[in-house]
Amino acid sequence: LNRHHGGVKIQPDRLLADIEALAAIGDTGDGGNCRLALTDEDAGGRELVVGWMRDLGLDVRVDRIGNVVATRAGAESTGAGNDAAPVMTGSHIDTVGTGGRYDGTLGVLAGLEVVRALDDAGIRTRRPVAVAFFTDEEGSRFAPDMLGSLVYAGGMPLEDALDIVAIDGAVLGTELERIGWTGDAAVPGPAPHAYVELHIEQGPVLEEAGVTIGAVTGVQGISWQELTLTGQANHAGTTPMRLRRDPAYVAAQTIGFVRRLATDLGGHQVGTVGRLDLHPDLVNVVAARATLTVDLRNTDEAVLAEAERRLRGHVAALASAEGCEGAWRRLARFQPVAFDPAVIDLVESTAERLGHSVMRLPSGAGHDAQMLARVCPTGMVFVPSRAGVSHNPAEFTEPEHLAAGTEVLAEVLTELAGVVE
Ligand code: HGY
Ligand code: MN
Ligand code: MN
Repeated sequence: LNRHHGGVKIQPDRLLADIEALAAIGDTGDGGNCRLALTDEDAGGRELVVGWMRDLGLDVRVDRIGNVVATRAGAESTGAGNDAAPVMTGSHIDTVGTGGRYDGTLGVLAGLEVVRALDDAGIRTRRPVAVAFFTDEEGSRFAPDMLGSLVYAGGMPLEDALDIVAIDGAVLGTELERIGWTGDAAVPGPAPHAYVELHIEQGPVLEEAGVTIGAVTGVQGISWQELTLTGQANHAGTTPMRLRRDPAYVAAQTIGFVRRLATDLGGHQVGTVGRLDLHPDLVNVVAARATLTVDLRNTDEAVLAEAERRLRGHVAALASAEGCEGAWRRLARFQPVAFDPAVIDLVESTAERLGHSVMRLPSGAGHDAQMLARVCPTGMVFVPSRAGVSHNPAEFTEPEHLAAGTEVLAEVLTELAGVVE
């Protein structure tokens, strides 16, 4: 039993069973999941998880962008019918196309396990405890990422979000309606008292350090851009090399530059070309058009801005040398976020008290927590990812690490919510 609150004891088997059950939805047959935001698979995941929320007697609210907040009542009410601001946890249940079964889902399902543990212990918390999942955290289909939590935190007007067009041409608001998850709760949503999210690290740091718990200090800056290069379609056989205006060639040089840019800048700088499309994409046609995405990230905003400047400058030179046009479209831009020092301290001290090794580290991945940090004291708990692999069906975290992270989350949430003896 945990000494601190006399009884919040999580049952890891329940959590593992929930992870297994959710992983059956959008199962890609290789141990992974594909539940791209607002697809039928995402809808299936939503149905399953909200069913569990209702089974736990939680008050479930769905907002205008499809965010779901399920609240366990607290003892304290401020009268006038509304409760004190809740202590919130949660994450996302949408996945990338080659997702694993822990990214996002762990934070939501661990939140439900904390609710069960509070119920099992008959604990009444002073503040309500809320478990949320946010719409379109991944941003793979509808950019930017963390879209639902961004709207929840007031970072993007609802109308703008509903008009976002997916990489497959779907319109966000239309898809939300189609799957029947347009709720009536207002956005921006009410600011929680505090927000703490449990998530797999998705990188190699904790495993290489042999540490179980990450007390996350913040989230690095994110820059997503789409580059459209326009040249001249031509005959692959008859067009002399000196007459070509080949956007595929410019795209290839750009990809090489992104790699050199990241290694030259060093530190936390990373750069990724994840999408690449040629038109007409035929063996005997010099491409008319090349479209690619560039994902740049860094914990240091000044360096990230410098990376963006160098990229645009270099691509302009490459394109003009090849007689091509280059056009940029911004898909996402978030500055680095620092989490609340008191929450980071609480995560660290709680992990230590529970006998887990713990270290501080920044998050390389974006998370809903970076948006909640705009409206309330926020922090995150990380657990290790095997070989640092994620956004890949091979994504894996040891059951004892899942349990340790959930135990830390339970203690932190209970501490923040306060226990009514
Ligand atoms: O892109 C990210 O960092 C997150 O997976 N949405
Ligand atoms: Mn995630
Ligand atoms: Mn992810």
